[in-house]
Amino acid sequence: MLAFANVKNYVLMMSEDKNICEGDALKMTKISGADAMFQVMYDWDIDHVFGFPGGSFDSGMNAVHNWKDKIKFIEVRHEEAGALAASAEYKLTGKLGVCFGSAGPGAAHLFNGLYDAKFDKTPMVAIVANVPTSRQDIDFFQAFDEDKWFLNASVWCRQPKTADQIPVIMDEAIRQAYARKGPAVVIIPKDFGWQNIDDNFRVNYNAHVKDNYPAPTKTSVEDAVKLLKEAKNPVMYYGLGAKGAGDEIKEFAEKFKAPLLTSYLGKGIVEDDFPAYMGTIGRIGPKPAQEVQNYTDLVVWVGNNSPFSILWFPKNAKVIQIDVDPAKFGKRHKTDVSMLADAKKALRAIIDAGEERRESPLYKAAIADRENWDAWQTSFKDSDESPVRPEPIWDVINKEAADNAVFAVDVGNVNVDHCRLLKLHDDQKWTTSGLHATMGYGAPAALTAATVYPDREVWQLAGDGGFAMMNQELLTMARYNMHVLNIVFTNETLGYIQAEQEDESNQPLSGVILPDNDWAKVAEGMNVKGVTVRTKKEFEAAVKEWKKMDGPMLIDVKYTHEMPYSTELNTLDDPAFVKKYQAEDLKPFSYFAEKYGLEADAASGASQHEETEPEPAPDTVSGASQH
Ligand SMILES: Cc1ncc(C[n+]2csc(CCOP(=O)(O)OP(=O)(O)O)c2C)c(N)n1
Ligand SMILES: [Mg+2]
Repeated sequence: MLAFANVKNYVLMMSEDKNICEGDALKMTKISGADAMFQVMYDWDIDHVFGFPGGSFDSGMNAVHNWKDKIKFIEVRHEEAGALAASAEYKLTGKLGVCFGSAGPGAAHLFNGLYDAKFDKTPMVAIVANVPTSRQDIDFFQAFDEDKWFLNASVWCRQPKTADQIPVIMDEAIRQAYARKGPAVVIIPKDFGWQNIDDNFRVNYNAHVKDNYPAPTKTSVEDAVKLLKEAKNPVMYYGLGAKGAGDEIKEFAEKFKAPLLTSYLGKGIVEDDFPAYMGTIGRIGPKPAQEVQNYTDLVVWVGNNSPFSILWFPKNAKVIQIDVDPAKFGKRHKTDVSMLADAKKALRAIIDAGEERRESPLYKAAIADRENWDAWQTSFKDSDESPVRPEPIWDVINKEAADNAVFAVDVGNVNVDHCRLLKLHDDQKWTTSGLHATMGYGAPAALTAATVYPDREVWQLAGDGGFAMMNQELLTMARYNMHVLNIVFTNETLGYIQAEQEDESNQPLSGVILPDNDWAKVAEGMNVKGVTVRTKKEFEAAVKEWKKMDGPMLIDVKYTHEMPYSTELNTLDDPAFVKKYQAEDLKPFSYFAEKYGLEADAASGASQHEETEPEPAPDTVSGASQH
């Protein structure tokens, strides 16, 4: 305990910012450290928390009980689920999520969610219990050096020095998470949580400001407009940093006739049906995006830090880069104009200052290439191949999902199908584990979506491998009667890795084949309605049933074992490749390039990629497939 004089000094110190009078120290009511932490959360407008109890967190569970009318406790079945759920929260809503775990194993289970948040620049707070201070550092039960371990997994990590510090540290954690765009960790020793402290801390919530990034400088706009005017075949390449700038992106594409390319996390910023949208570049994306990037001479690079982008675009293409982080300029490609500015403001300034352009050869070829690709994908939508192909299933999802549905997407080939086949529109939202790309993200993210958007449809989309990692969260969905539709794509393989082993590293299949499993039965065992489907018709009927009912359901789709079209190989001049993917109606990009007079040298930079591609050795450097 602090000596009284210290308490007084502390209160005086706080009073400068917190409107606390010196006299208040004398008549201060008491509150437990754990309750004070919940008071801070409540003051920050946090109305739910994901977690799982343990003896080291008894004081926290006592506070959970005390605050149950104000802060809902969602008891997950695995701490990792809680951490991933907290990470998913900011991604979906822009407001940070909170999770907790007890000391030792409960703490260790949080790491995956913390790294997910750290990689995807996602504010969240994890409360981690610790053994009592007197038991730390002496080889005690369930004790590890949490402060050291969580330092790397977070953007800010502190264990209060005294119990009195708990509310200040909690408040600071929330501030730091928002400011540093990542997970903050607060470590609470068991004794501190129980200790009574003065109830003298209140959050200055109203002082919190939303991000407000600068407008671009006049010179940078002039330089950008000049490059845009000189370019032959400009494109835009944007990522998550362009979120909220969808209208400007579309206006830009229309005025300057720029095909739109994205990183995966950029999907949905502009609706998928926008004609100039070519999709995500790379292994998971559609064919047009992968092809178009090869032919540009100017990239307008907006809020995009995809690590794989070092592999794309001609090396001699010029780049206008728009970002709010100075560390990003020129990081993935040589940059000619750096615009340290808000994406929306920068694009608006360029649109207003620039002259309208005529359609470039690349623009015409891109639009035609996309139409050809769309028609090819659509041609399978009523296929009765067995096991069922992706197109019929995703056709139903597109038709049945509400205009404000939320999609919680796991990791694997589901990203490929989601990226290529889901037509996002209106107020639909989606989330996945982006740069950390952890399997098992779908179920926890669905918990979050159902919690923060109780009136929306929540669709979890997961492969059989990914779902197996977090399937226990069906119990949580059942317990809180969440209206989640869990779709498991059972292809009896870790498909994404199978595809890599087959067409990238050319090795024998190793460790990827999964046994078939009756997921519907598993769901039923967890009090969730379970249905197995094998055809489009059965799938449609099951989806319609869920839409009418309350609570969760699981549909086990016995899915094709074939791997998706390889946009990386994309060798349409090879009859075996064409046959494998039934791609007789697909045209190579060169067909459209020639048709619209795209100069052959437009792709000159593309050939420079070949130097770095050792053949036929496995691709161990690009990492493009490590999703
Ligand atoms: C936790 C974790 N372990 C391993 C990986 C590597 N990995 C990425 S995708 C994938 C396969 C996913 O299989 P499944 O969920 O069945 O989906 P499919 O690709 O078959 O559709 C694996 C093993 C990962 N991303 N995350
Ligand atoms: Mg699978």
